[in-house]
Amino acid sequence: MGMNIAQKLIASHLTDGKMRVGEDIALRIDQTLTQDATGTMAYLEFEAMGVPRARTERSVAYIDHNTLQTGFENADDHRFIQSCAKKRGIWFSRPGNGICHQVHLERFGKPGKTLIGSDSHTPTGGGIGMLAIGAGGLDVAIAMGGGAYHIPMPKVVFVKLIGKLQPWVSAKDVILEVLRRLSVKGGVGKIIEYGGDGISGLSVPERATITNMGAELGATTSVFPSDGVTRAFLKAQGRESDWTPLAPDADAQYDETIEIDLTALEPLAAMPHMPDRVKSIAAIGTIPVDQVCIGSCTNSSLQDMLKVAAILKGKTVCSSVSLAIAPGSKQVLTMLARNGALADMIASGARVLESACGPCIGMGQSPNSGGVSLRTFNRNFEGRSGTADAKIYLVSPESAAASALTGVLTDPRTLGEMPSVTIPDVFLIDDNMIDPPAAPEEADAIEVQYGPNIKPLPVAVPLPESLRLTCVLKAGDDITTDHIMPAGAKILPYRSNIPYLSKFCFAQLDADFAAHCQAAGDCVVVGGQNYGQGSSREHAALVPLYLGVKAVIAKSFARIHAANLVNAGIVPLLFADPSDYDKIGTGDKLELPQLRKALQTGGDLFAQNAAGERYPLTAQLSRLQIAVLLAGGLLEYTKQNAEKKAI
Ligand code: MIC
Ligand code: SF4
Repeated sequence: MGMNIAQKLIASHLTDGKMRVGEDIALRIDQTLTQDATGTMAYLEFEAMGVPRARTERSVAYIDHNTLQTGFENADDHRFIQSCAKKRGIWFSRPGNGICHQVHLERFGKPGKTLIGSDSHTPTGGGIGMLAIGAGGLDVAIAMGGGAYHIPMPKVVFVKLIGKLQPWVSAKDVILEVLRRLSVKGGVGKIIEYGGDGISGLSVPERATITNMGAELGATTSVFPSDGVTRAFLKAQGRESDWTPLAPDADAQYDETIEIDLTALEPLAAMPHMPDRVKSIAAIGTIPVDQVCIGSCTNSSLQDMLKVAAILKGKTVCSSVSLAIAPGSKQVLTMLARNGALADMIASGARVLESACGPCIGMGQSPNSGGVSLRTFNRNFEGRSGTADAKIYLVSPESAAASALTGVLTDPRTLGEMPSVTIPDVFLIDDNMIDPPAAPEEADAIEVQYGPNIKPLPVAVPLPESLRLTCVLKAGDDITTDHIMPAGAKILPYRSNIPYLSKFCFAQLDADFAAHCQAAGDCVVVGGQNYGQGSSREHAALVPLYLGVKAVIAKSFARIHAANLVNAGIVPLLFADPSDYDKIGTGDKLELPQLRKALQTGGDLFAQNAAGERYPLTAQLSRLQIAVLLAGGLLEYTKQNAEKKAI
């Protein structure tokens, strides 16, 4: 039987396990990436592992999230990452060089390779035919050390694109349509593979917009073939020799198939506060807009920016709107500057920001109270913008630029003919902001610089026989990592300072969460469906660990977060009967008797309250994950195993 692209990528990197849906598989990892908000932790973990130098084909450390330097913390963290990268054989993309996913696509992504990144939008690399997966920092550290990356073998969904996008409709509308159909839970345990005649009309950056937002489906990753379009992109980047073809076999099988007619798509928007609350802009109507932000790893390519500049050219941004634009990389920004498009943006009144994540992660540009902000980003979770009551809509660059001019949510098709833009055949190549690592013989002399903001990692302990826990929070459905461990300008600088971060844990749901945990001792969080969706930040596990959370019981989990809980030594458990969720209250004492033994032997798992009422539980854990939990987390497990091997 023939293979699809996802299976081919997995088969060529499989180091252990069978490619049977749901079974644990181990993958050899060719490339890794980190960004600075998760990178400090990933490199602290790498340092703790004691591996002298990265063993991957290419590992890159990017600085793009924490670029607001309102105190010493962010700059200190940059120094730490820079010095560690130089010493440990890792390439370093300096602040100002751009957003990790955009730069990686331009300069390092290679069809046919595997990439894991400590950022949930790492699947952007699927646009160039990579198996690119978001993971926790510790998983990335282990891959840098030459270890395999483990996932359950996903199902593969085929999204067949037919037809051709109409003027003013673009890649963002395609992925919003997929989100509308599948929802933020629809991709869990799946790889989304794109194909069909319609893909030939989509450039690599457009494909990358689609694979990027596959993260919002909860998918393991998304992938496009590597074809002539991919080759042309790599050629324009001066890297044609990195191209290899990648296509499904003619008789490839898929677990599900969806068809989308590109010709029939309209401009869409995801309404507050979930990326899957999608409607057509025409149906939502002309609501007044206060702010428009264009950029982020989803929509900041040269193609997107040239379209925006052409729409704004010769016009003025509506006086009630603040328009912010962050081009995705130094390459994009320099090319815009050279061809005059940047001048068109500035002349229209746009506020041009540096090439970084910026407003997408709440680092500046928080909207006014109750304000409506249209963003070309990928997440519109409540409060993420930094303004608790702001209403964020996710739209395409075309819809964003059109609305910035009119001051109301606008279907761009109402502006008449779409201005045409020409994408150059050759891009400007200058990697002067990417520092290579030191040669191995020079590495010893380099000292890793730890600023005062870098605090030790919290340590887990081996799982005891039984757990006696207090329920400190009932969290509800669709809890995001932004709820568990918020980001934003005030908090992000402390990503390497878990004790300080702990004050903000779950603050949106319970302002005194940290104090409640401290008073309770060992505790458990109870969640609904899709617990932990969103970011790959392992802080959403490490901070609860620091606060004494030993287990999370939920109706279902998002993949990366569940893996991060295991890595941190916190047990993720599922209600066998979801209605038991309603029977537990905050403050309840829950005992998980003989949990250790039950995990080891596959025995009955249950929680029992003080009145003796039992709630049967299940665990979706691989053998390796169980071993990791018993050891007290992945770092501990890795150390113990390294010691065993050394004996
Ligand atoms: C995000 O978009 O939420 C982030 C910030 O890029 C995160 C990583 C982080 O929390 O540092 C992600 O998506 O993984
Ligand atoms: Fe940065 Fe936003 Fe992309 Fe996360 S989603 S990597 S914060 S641009």
